[in-house]
Amino acid sequence: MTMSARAVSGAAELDHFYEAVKRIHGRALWQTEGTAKKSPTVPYLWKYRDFRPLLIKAAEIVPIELAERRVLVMANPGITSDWQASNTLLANLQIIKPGEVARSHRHTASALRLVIEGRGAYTAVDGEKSYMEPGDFVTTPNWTWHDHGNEGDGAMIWLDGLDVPLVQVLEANLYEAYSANKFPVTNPDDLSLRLYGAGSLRPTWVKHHAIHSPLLNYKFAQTYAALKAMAEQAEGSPYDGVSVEYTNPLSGGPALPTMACFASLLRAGRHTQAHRHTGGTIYHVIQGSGRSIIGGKVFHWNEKDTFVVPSWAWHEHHATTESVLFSYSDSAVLQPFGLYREEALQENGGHQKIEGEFISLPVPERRSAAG
Ligand code: 1HN
Repeated sequence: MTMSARAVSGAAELDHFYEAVKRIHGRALWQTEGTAKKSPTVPYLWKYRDFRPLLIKAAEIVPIELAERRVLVMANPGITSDWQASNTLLANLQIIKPGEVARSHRHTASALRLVIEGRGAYTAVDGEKSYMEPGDFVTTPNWTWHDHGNEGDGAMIWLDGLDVPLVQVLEANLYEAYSANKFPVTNPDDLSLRLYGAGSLRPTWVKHHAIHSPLLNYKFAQTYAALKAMAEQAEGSPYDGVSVEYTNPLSGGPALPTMACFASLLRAGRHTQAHRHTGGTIYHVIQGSGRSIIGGKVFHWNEKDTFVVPSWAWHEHHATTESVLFSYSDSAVLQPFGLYREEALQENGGHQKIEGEFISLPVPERRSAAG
């Protein structure tokens, strides 16, 4: 309660008034947290070397039928729900063993995969199998039937990115299981790659009316070759290095309607300038090593690690060896509604003052059943 409010009427009268408002399920706006509420997402880094042994263990002890998807989520310690990497996004690691099928389902949330290790597994989307190799960026557009299968001879691991928390806030999170393990395959393997994977060539006879990209797999070999060719001739962005967006080849817009996805090549030894923008971003290190300074703290990363830069957090990168970062962000949702804002750091030569090193937070003790 503000002093001025007390000054115009007695405290007892005001308290009585607030109680009356509460009884009708109202709140006085000036008494609520309202717009002053702080964002809960904290910058965080998940080391692949910590997760990998537990993924292998999960593959040993958790049958695929039990889990539907054998996934370990990377949970942001700032967020009270125990499964999201940022306010709007999930970042998960999924493992599938040879011969397994992760059964078909569909949901209104969109998903993406960034392949980390293994070969021979596919994602089937609406009847088309797309075989996945390390570094490939694979889309599972919203409300498409999808199952995964591993036809190779080793386990396969990939990063899953989903917009589930966003879709949940919008109360639009619908889910349906398919009646069988596999959705029938009706298209040749990798058809979308043949039709739309050649960049600026559009097949004239194919009609694609959906809002999402018709391309299911953006092959790493092609992305890396493009980045290297650009890096030979162009400086790139002062903030993100030589950075490309994976686009919908028909519209030029984001690969998925809710998630903008990028690949960025950072040159060895180069330090980018700090900036901040709305749009929380998940980064995954496809290759290389280095560090990022996020909100004044230093985060050291290596190949296959994943980290989150919350919305409006200052960040800059310093690659030790040439590095390729994959990233996805909810900025695709912000852009069309005028909510995307970006700012470069002016002071200190465009670099943050370093306040310390990132230390992973201890996991809070769960109370025992007796306590
Ligand atoms: C999902 O459908 C997959 O299809 C992975 O691989 C992770 C997390 C939450 C909700 C749906 C998949 C998921 C998911």
